[in-house]
Amino acid sequence: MAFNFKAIKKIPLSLIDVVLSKTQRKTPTVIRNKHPLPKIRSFYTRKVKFTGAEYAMQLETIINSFPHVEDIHPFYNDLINVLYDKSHFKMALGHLNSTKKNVESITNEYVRLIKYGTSLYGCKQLKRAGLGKMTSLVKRLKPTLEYLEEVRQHMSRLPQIDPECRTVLLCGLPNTGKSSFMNCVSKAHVDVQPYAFTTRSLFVGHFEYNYLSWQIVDTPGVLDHALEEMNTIEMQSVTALAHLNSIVLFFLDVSEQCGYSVDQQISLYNSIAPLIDRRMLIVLSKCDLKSPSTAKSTKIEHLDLKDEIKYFLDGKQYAFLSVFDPESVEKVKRIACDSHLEKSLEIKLQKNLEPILNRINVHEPPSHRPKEECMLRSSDEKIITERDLAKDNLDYYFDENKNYLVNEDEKYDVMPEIYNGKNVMDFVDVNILDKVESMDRYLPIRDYDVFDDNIKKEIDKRIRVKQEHTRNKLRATLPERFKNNPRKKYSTCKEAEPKKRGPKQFVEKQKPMEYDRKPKHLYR
Ligand SMILES: Nc1nc2c(ncn2[C@@H]2O[C@H](COP(=O)(O)OP(=O)(O)OP(=O)(O)O)[C@@H](O)[C@H]2O)c(=O)[nH]1
Ligand SMILES: [Mg+2]
Repeated sequence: MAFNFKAIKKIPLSLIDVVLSKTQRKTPTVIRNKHPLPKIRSFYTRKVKFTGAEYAMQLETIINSFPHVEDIHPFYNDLINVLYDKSHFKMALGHLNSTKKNVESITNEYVRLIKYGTSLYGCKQLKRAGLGKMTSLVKRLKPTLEYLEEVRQHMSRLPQIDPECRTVLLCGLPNTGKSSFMNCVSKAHVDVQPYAFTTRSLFVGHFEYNYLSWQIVDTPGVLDHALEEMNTIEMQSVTALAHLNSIVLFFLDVSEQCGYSVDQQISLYNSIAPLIDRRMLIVLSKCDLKSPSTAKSTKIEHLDLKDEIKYFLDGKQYAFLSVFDPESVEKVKRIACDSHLEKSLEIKLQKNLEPILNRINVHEPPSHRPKEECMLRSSDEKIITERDLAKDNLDYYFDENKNYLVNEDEKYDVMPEIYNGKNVMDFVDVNILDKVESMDRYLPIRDYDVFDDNIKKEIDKRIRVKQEHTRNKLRATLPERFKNNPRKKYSTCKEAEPKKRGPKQFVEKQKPMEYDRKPKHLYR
């Protein structure tokens, strides 16, 4: 939905009076010389802080109430640019923002200074200086605030055009009967006068067709000249033409009563039509004036048109109109709305199909494989492989490497025999374990033990004695206190007996010694 321009709050032009009187009302007013210094300081600090915060809040409210030009619909963005000059508008808001920041920094600075105030007089002077600085900054905002207030008032009168709604847009040279048609079709009441540029801004009206709500936008007349030469009034029409998703009704006054010849009107059409990528309907207006007799008989379709108009209309969508003939008004409305609905349906279908078509992928079998091969074979049909061919025919060379599932350049690499100290073939042969087992069966059982058990025991005993001897030698080098602390002899120590677990014996805990907790000075 479009930005609600009517909701912008009124700008307080007497901002200084508002803030200073509020400070007076909302902060304490009495302080005496006899009061302690911290109290005096906090009294003035509070005043400075309050004023600064109030100025900042007021400025922030004004800034936020206006639309962010970059965030709103491009139609309103351009309209603001045409009507109020976007850069000027942005600069005004920027001025408010910079003043707000300056006010905040002044507040901080003077709050810091008041902390070091040595007397009531000193603190008061600091407060006066702080408030004075802030106020003179805000005083400089007066022209900016006045400009913004003007903009606000103008914005609140802007028509509530919804850029997303179904729209019928009227355009053409001035005085061609646009506003008259709009008054007939909708409930809007736009000024109609027999002179050019009666309509000076955009107007919007609403009507219902085919159980749908439509908006109709009347634009000021446009003259056929370069874009740079167009004034603000004409530029509004151009903005609407550029951004509103609508069916465009180009009004061509066939009676030439508007003050412009048919040639001039055709020339205007030719200059704007290439810029508009939407459907256009040419409305041949004021047909009753061209041939009054036909208007009464409601057969304005049989109007005799000039050859140049006939040539111009060739291949284009057009309709006849006389505001005094309700049938022709209804017909123009019907053709315009139907055409717009048709166009939007086309776009919708395109939009809906595009994301789906992107995802659909029709897969075809690779072309190098003949189709017959892909078909199912009967079970008894034997497949002759390359290996079979090699078996039968000794001249046939069966290249196994070509079927390896490795990179193309690695297929013919020579395989190493030993890798990481292991025979690669040990890992290649699947039945290697079975083969090893079958070998073991035929090998004689080899025993490498040459000593019998008695000799082995004797050797173990001697080793243990030698170890004990070495340990004792080492112990002799230790300091005296470690010598009496004999280590457990692992070889000779008894096996640790498992702890006997009986019922737990109740051991009375000794009470901690009570001592006097009184502080020592009480004894003095
Ligand atoms: N006879 C006749 N007069 C018409 C018709 N349509 C509009 N007029 C007259 O043409 C004059 C201009 O009409 P407007 O509707 O103000 O034309 P406009 O295009 O809105 O003009 P601008 O707002 O100046 O751009 C008025 O005097 C209307 O009465 C029509 O169909 N027949
Ligand atoms: Mg008008």
